[in-house]
Amino acid sequence: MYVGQRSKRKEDLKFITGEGKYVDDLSLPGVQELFILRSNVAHAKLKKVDISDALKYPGVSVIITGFTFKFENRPNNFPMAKDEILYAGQPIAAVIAKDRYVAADAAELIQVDYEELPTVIDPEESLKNEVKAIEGRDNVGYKKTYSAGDAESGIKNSDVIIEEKMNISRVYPAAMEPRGVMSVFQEGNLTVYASTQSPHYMRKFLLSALGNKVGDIRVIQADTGGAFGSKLFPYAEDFITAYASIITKRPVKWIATRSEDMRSTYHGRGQIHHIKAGARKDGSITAILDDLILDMGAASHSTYLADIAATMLPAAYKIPNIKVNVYGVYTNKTPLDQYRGAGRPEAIFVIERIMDLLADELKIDPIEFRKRNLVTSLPYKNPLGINFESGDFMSLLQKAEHVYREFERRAEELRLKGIRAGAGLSFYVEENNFGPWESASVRVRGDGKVLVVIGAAPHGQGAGTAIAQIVADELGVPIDDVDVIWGDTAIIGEAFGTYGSRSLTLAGNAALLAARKVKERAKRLAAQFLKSDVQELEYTDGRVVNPKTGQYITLKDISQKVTANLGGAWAYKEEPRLESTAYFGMEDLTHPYGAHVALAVVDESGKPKILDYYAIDDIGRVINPMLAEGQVRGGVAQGWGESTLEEMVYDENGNLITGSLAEYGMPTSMETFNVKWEFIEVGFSNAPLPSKGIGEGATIGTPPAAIRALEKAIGKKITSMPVRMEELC
Ligand code: MCN
Repeated sequence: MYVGQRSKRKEDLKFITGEGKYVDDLSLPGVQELFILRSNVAHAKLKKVDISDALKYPGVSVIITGFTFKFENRPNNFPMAKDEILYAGQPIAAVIAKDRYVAADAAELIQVDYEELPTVIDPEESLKNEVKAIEGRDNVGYKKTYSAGDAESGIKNSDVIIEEKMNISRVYPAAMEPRGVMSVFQEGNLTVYASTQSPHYMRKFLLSALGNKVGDIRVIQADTGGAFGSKLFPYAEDFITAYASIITKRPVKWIATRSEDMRSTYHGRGQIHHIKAGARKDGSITAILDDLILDMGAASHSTYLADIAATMLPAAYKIPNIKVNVYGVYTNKTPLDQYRGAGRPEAIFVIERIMDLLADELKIDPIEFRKRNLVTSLPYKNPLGINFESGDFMSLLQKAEHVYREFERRAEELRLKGIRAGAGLSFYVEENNFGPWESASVRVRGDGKVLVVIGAAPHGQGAGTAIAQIVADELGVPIDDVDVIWGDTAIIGEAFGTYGSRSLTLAGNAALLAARKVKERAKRLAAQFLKSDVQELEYTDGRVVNPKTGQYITLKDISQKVTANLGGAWAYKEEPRLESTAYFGMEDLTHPYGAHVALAVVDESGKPKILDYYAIDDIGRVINPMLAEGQVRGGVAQGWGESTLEEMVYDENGNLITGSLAEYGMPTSMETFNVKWEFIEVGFSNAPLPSKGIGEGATIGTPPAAIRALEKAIGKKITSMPVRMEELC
């Protein structure tokens, strides 16, 4: 059995030997490069873009502006400035030239005539609607209330009430590889090589904008150096590059520089929660009231993040009365969208802060307080309609509690020595396997080797290895004989991609079902070759056996018989097909859960450090504990970054102050730490292989545990993240 084993990643050899091929490694004869001229002001009336001098610059072939190329990359998005500039960094013109340096030089000759308008940067200012982020529009682009019970009277009937503003800063989804794309127009068709999480989704969007200009569009995912949610939806540059290739009939490439990526890749998080929460003396929560302000930036496609945050806010606890008022506001900033966790880290940060602060208020131990309010019987529908299908929250919390008590004891010892130390625990419920479905094909080739094509588009997670484990087990073949490939709209019909911690469960189960169909095909073919009745045959350990006669034929032999004898006739009454495709979707999303425990210290300068860290998860069946653990380790590093370092800061005019990695703090190996990870397998999904996702869990569990540990270390309440060093002094 491979499932459950720590199989080494099949993907790694090419990367560790420098053989990976990212978009910028790809080239074709005649390729031209594209430079985007971006706005340096955050809000302005755009009067004229004069490209005449730039066009004369030697080596320039074409210049595209918002006046000449109109498209909608997302509903209500504003991809290229036309009449109004909405944020610093918004594309104004695209120069296509023989290389990126010539294009950049020529762009300097473009004359942009604009009249500056007042900006609104702070989302709370935006809510007042005094300065408009977009002329003629209400700043509140989205408004919704989620409610169950009667939160107002619940608060009134509380013995203790806390009232806090919790700010979750905007962050930059810092993939190692900035975004990039190369489009090739040939014989009426377009091939797009992209750094993306979903080639199929990109094809769909590009076709809707450019379908009348091309025969077909094929999207190929180049090796993608991380994405963290930010490369799921197509961007203005993808459309512009594709269009540039069509009109010049030549390959065109665009690669973002790091600082360009930081200004133009959708930012993540950006939520403010004004909460009121109450509890009774006996430690039962009475109500939560939350005004959630989503800082949408200059587009409104991020509203679903507030919906997720609102509906997941009750998390693992029985909250009888809850009301969340959501306000999605426009600001003159880079548009917001998903970043690893997408709405759930925000919800869990807020609820777990509420749990700790209410416990403090009541002078009850925080774990005891959690236990008194924990959902203890699953399945359970939360008050806002989310169905938690399976699991045992209490026993996982108890396991984490043992570690917490130990960390607390160590923190106490350190405090006695005068060191500022603290321990923190968070309990989280996650929502993943966002659908609707995923596809996979399993093909047995003439040499008995198995090729699996999945619709998911992994880019660092290692799903190719885990899915090879699943198929190898199902077909009873060695894992080395199974290759998993993905990332090309021409090699698999319809698909979605990798996001929402779904690839293992949805694509993995699709591959499992396809492999089962292949076993049926193998039996039907074996019946012909063994001259048996198909009902008599069994598929076991990579061969088809007739238990009555003891006769058998291996999968490899079947594949060879199917493909041999060039020129001969096919003398059998069975289609010679040893491949199948399956699609798999589930009725509902899945809800794994876990707990994180941190032991932290803070020195006199305010520098925080984690001394010990523990995480435990229940994600149903764990396919490859090493891969899952890798996801947890990476997620913890990102969660720690978000808790203590990462913050996209704008000045009041809308200039991004943290616009390069010199200013934007990211955890390096100096700030990260070891993580002990465990799992239990209790809460299964109802998929044939009953897994749930782990790709985002740790970004959700980490911040509240880390922040609590720091709060205990400094003895001062912390309600926002990142917590800056000056606050920790
Ligand atoms: N796994 C497992 N058993 C399970 C579930 C998962 O062994 N029950 C393993 C899988 O085999 C896979 C990994 O854990 O290798 C994650 O699987 P899954 O939870 O299905 O998540 P996805 O593969 O769909 O990954 C998406 C998720 C998301 S949404 C973001 S954002 C994210 C993340 O993964 N971005 C990443 N992890 C990332 N890791 C890297 N290196 N780079 C990114 O951009």
